[in-house]
Amino acid sequence: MSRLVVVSNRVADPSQPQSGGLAVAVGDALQNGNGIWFGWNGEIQEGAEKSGVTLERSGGVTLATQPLSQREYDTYYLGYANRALWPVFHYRLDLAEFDTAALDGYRSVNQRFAKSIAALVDDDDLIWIHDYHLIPLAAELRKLGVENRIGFFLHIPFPPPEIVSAVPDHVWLFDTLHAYDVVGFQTEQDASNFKRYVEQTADSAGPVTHPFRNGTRKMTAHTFPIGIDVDSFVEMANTKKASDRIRRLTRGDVRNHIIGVERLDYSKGLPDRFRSFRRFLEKYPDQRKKTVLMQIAPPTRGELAAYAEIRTELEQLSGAINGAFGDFDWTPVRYIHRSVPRDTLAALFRGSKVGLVTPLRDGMNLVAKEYVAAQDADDPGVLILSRFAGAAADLEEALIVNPYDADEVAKAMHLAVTMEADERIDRHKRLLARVRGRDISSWQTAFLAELRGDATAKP
Ligand code: GDG
Repeated sequence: MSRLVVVSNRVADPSQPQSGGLAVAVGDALQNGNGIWFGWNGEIQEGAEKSGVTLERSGGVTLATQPLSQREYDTYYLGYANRALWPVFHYRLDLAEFDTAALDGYRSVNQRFAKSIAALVDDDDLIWIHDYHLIPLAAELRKLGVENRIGFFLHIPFPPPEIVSAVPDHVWLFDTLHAYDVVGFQTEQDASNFKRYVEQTADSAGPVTHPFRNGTRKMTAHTFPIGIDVDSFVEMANTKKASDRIRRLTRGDVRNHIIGVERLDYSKGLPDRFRSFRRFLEKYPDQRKKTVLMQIAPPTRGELAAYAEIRTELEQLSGAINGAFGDFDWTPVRYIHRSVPRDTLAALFRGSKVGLVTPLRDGMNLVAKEYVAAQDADDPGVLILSRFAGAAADLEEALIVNPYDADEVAKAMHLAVTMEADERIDRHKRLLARVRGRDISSWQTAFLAELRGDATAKP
């Protein structure tokens, strides 16, 4: 029987809570199959370049992992994936750093992973590779003679060609995508940016047609908007433990709990969000003592300067807001720079009148969907969503905002905390139908159907 071999930079233990979108989504997707999940085990070891693959079973999945050496971590992971590709793909050329040693490290880790995977797969296995760390992996596998069907899913945005072409060696990098059978994007905008990139860089004189052809190979590019495991979130938000937590959260004079949850990443727009909240407190003084913004922002990629800077900026902003507006019985911003358990998140979402999801750029954004799933349908909260999140293409009944515009976001916060129950219920009902309509299993089913070449199952 053919197996599913999922490959991502980092393999996460599916039995443990995760705070990254990919880990959450892939962990959920692998639960119902005889799958293998290959990738880095999160450890840095001397001599890792020569290490073998460790296999272990966890939560119904076989984990196949390898460590990275310090040099690989510095070049492949920090240097190329996160100092060059992540900022560029999030439209932040100002933060991108390019360095040929980093690119060399990126290539060599992809080559090493390819050798390990080639030794692991059977002929009829489907291989599904995830995200920007591993773009050239299929090309390396093909060089080793692997002829399996191989798919790639990009979890982050694909920006317009004018931006991605700032990456040195971009032609090499994106040419390697032609080694895949299927390339998946989160939104139509991403897929169309990619098609435009292919057209602009093609050396053929005639028009570029889809499926894309490269020699004898054929590659299709489609959108597969990612979703969540809705029922498990609904369940987590409805336990007795969740109700107790909500009761503790909502006792006292504060009526309007606004919640934000994301890894502390500059793409998530946290400083702009804090400034918008400050604007809200300035413009609507009657809401002051009734409202609290709780921001949960677990640390991520702390070794990179851009991440250390944003941490300092947020600490200053939250301190300044609390200093200027707070009182002995009211702290306007509760900022938690730690990861919290997933079931606590579900309870906090349910207990909060407003879900504030205002990234400056985001592939999809699962938090927006989790917030909707966690609500009480009879008395739901309101989702405020950035128009620059992939999720905004679908979640039309949210209050869609421009996260750079503090006045607009402040106004949306006011509208959200004063919205009548009928309107909240109506918006939530439609949003929940959308979140259910594109959940984790339809994402996985649609992608794998396309990868198998079963043409009937596009979403
Ligand atoms: C990438 C793309 C795309 C967050 N803090 C905690 C915690 N989380 C969980 C959330 C959610 C996940 O992590 C974050 O997912 P997002 O989608 O919001 O964002 P990224 O991590 O940037 O994910 C993104 C995604 O991949 C999937 O394709 O949507 O656009 O950037 O599930 O709830 N979980 C726990 N504690 C925390 O403190 N337990």
